[in-house]
Amino acid sequence: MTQQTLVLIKPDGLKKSLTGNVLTRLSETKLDIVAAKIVKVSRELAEKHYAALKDKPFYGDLIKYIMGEYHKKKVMALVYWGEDAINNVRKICGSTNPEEADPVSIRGAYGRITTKGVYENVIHASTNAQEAEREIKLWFQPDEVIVDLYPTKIIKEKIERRAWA
Ligand code: IDP
Ligand code: MG
Repeated sequence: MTQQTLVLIKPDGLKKSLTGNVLTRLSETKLDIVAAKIVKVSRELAEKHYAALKDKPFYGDLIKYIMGEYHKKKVMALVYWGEDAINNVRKICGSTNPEEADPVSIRGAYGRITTKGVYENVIHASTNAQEAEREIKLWFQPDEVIVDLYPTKIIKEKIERRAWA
């Protein structure tokens, strides 16, 4: 089944100059990258992204981690598209806990657990189609993705925006 999945190279991945390595590993999947950008993650975006985890003891640190407070204040967000995209990407990422992850997976090779107990595991990947849809819509606008993934609508709005001077 053709699917799409959200991938984030987290702030530890960017700080450790792992972008190239991670993208190379992901290219093994033969999936297509259909959207990509560098994002400075706001608290609002971080909290929406990890809304399901808000009762976990590590939630506060997780929000700080994804906002880049421990590393660099940026994340690389991508959408991968193709056959069985969700599981293919998750397989290369490895388990959530970097110490338990297969050593040749991205998380097993590059992740660590901090002394505070945060799993700094370099990469995020959606877990299922429903989560992928929620997350892609959170991180990307329709025009930022080069294929039509979900239905869209045209809205007319008068907004002030920053433009090149
Ligand atoms: P996933 O990223 O493999 O889907 P989730 O359970 O959705 O795992 O957790 C989101 C992120 O929260 C993880 O990638 C990891 O950075 C962090 N995390 C998850 N569980 C723990 C934990 O038990 N301790 C510390 N950090 C955790
Ligand atoms: Mg998850």
